[in-house]
Amino acid sequence: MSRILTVAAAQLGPIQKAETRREVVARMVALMDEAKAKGADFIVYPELALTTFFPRWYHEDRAEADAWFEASMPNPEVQPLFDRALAHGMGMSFGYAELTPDGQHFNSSIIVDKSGAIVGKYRKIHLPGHVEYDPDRTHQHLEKRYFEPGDLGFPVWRTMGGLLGMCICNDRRWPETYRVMGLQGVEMVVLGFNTPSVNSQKGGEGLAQRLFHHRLSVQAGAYQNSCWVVAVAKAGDEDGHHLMGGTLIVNPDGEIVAELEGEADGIIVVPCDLDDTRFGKETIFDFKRHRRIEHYGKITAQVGVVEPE
Ligand code: CDT
Repeated sequence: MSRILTVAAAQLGPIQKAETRREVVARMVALMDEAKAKGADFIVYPELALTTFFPRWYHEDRAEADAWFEASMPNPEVQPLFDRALAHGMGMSFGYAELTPDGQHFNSSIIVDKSGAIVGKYRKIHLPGHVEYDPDRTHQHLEKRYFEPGDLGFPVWRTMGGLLGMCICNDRRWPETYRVMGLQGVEMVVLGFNTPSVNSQKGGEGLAQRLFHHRLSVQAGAYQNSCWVVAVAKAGDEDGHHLMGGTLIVNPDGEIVAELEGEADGIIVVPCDLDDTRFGKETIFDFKRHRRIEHYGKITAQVGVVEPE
């Protein structure tokens, strides 16, 4: 048996502060055309794909940051992407800053199916960074200032012939993210990321170690839940701030099957057999037979560490 979903992981190179959404959407459409030519059914773009990674910029007045948010989806600036996806008969997923009608702010992503319908929405749960300007950091990471933690959990949707879920950037480092979706049978997790190539609080931690932690996290998540993981970067130098690449696709054995070189706009396309998830789900990670939830209570009963007496 095989159930192939041919996926394009579509990395975006840097987006400068001055770039418009229209310019970015034109780049995304070009990647979509390339993906279609290579046989993709489904294209995945990064976190906050429509703008620069604005949480690095401090606005004392938070309302000023609303310019980076989308008050509706789709909207006229993004419509060309939806139109092209429908014309190609392709599904897609991308991240954007969401401003809800009642004024809530989320770091969100969506899955759009081949008919152009938004079938899934996810709002980032693990928000990294800080609320106030921090003079001790080499750069700011103000996600906690501009976004609320997501309120939709980690859903999994039946779409495009499989069971698909989403998470966003920092979520990929947390085993709970994958396990909650794993418990819904997820076959493919798609995620976008904007990861600075240096640690703002640890000078010695550079690109190689950041890439190692990224691969370690997504490979573990894929293996331990026997699912595909598609992880897509926004990369390169945005107004003097460098984001790492590392766009890759991991199979349900936890192996990287494709990884994009470089930090520019580009794609990797992989035919992913969703039935490859079966073996792991029915053997070593058959949750129903092997999980011991009577010993996992602390995972939901407490947040921080409680050391023994
Ligand atoms: N966008 C995002 O979540 N980036 C974080 C950076 C962490 S450092 C504050 C990441 O986990 O890659």
